[in-house]
Amino acid sequence: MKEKAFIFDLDGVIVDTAKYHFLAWKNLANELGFDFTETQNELLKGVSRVKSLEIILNIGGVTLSEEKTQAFLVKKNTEYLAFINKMTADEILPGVLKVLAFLKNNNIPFALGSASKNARFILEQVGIIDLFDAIVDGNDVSKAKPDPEVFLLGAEKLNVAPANCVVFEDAIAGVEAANNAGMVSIGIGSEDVLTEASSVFESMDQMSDAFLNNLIK
Ligand code: B16
Ligand code: MG
Repeated sequence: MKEKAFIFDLDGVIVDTAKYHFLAWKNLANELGFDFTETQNELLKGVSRVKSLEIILNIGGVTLSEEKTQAFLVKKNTEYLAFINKMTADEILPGVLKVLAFLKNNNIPFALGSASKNARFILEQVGIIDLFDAIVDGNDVSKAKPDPEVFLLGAEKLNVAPANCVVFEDAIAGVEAANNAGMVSIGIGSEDVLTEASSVFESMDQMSDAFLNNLIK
């Protein structure tokens, strides 16, 4: 077993795709006759596509047949992918490339641990897919965060013990998943929201070199 490994969530940590999810879900809600706000969009962070639609239908008090549900899921994803198609490296969040370079320089392996089924495509679009030693996404897991499956699979792929893994997460369920996996959880976002994380930073560029050096010790 190697010494340490890092696992990154995608949406909200590496890129801000939440804004594109929001636009696509809002259009869908409007089509169904109700509104969907940015505050409500917070409920969808780290949540799977199917579960997200359930939450939205619940907000609107709408019930759909299984056939219509499937059609709306396809429609939402088609619209979302149109946004992803236009993504470039400029959309990588501040501090991410610096942290990835730090890990490479120190020979620390790292993986992606995301609920998104579009994760590989997004990493390709922003040009960093080849940097990752392993990728675990929504196509690889059957249990959603806060279940630790996504992160445990990441640790397994990297051949590092869960206790030696550090996870970066922006969602409450994601922090819980990391904690449930017995990993160190670093929250990216608000301290008031990510109360269960070992440490919280507003953004990846707020982490000092001293903090990073300490994490890999
Ligand atoms: P997709 P993460 C999650 O990504 C998003 O936070 C969440 O809002 C989205 O519903 C989920 O991916 C599924 O995405 O529709 O692309 O499969 O934060 O786990 O990287
Ligand atoms: Mg996220």
